[in-house]
Amino acid sequence: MARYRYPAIPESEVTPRELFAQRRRFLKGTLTRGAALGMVAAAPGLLLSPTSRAWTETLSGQLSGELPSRSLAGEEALTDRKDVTTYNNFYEFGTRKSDPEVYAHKLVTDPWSVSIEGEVGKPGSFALEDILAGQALEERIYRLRCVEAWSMVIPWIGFPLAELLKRHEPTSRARYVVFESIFDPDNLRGQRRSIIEWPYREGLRIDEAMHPLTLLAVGMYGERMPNQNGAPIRLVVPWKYGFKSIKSVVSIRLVEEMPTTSWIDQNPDEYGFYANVNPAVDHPRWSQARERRIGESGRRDTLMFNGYADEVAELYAGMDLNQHF
Ligand SMILES: Nc1nc2c(c(=O)[nH]1)N[C@H]1C(S)=C(S)[C@@H](COP(=O)(O)O)O[C@H]1N2
Ligand SMILES: [Mo]
Repeated sequence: MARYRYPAIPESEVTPRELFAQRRRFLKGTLTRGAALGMVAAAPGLLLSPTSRAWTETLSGQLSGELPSRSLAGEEALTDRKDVTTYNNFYEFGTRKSDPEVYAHKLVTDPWSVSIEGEVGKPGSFALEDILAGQALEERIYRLRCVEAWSMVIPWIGFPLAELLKRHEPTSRARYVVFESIFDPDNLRGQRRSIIEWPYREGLRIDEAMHPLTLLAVGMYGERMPNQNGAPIRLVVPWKYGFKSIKSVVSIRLVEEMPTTSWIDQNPDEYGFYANVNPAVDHPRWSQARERRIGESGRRDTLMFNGYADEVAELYAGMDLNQHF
């Protein structure tokens, strides 16, 4: 049987790795992205309906301009884009790492809206293009560390979650943020089985959600987000285990009480609310002290808060991280 492979963007249209690396060097020299990116950004639009073309154009308009780019993973090499789009955790498509790439074309991202509800002065449901309008996108290179002890280094494109939350005016009672992914069992084959309690739900404390490192990502590797990586909009919280970085978000709710999450409901002994990357606190079934960087042989030491301790350690001052894992 022929396997359908997402992305619908043929590999031939995707910026080759060398070109991408070269472009990054240009960017460091403050030049604009130029022809190489213009070429790839134009291609996906052809495959899309008018609505998604509108937001894709918003996105590619920004992408083809001067996109501020920052590496928050030091000089570590980027993980090969091929690995990042073929080795995924996205249980809505099944539990195998290869499932998302095979089945993610079933994810309907057009039209897409996100509701912002609960303890906010300005609640509502907003089309993705309205959310993107007025947000300055940036490229940030972050490590992603899975609880399964592998990691990747990914150039995400997005904007701080704080920017969106501020626009909707959190009330003084907003102490936590609850996120929900799309629920569509007709198209998401994994949701026809009770792998976890659907829809996928995650949560952050409000100060974590407002932290400048917390990103809503709409693209990676200079292009819009591939379906298997959580199109059209996903969270990226670089100092936490990957499962906190919820994909294909449709709802953001500000609440007063600490929420539960799909993973806590599934197994409270293995998954805590905080899920901060911490080499000193093991998963009950395996060590978290070391990790396998995808694309490398051997293992490397896992860094406290995934290497972002300088930025985020103060959020947890005085907390017992063995208890609040
Ligand atoms: N909706 C949803 N979001 C999700 C998941 C999922 O199964 N469903 N898996 C999480 C896990 S465990 C990881 S490690 C990351 C993987 O992101 P990536 O596939 O883009 O690398 O997505 C997270 N977000
Ligand atoms: Mo993960």
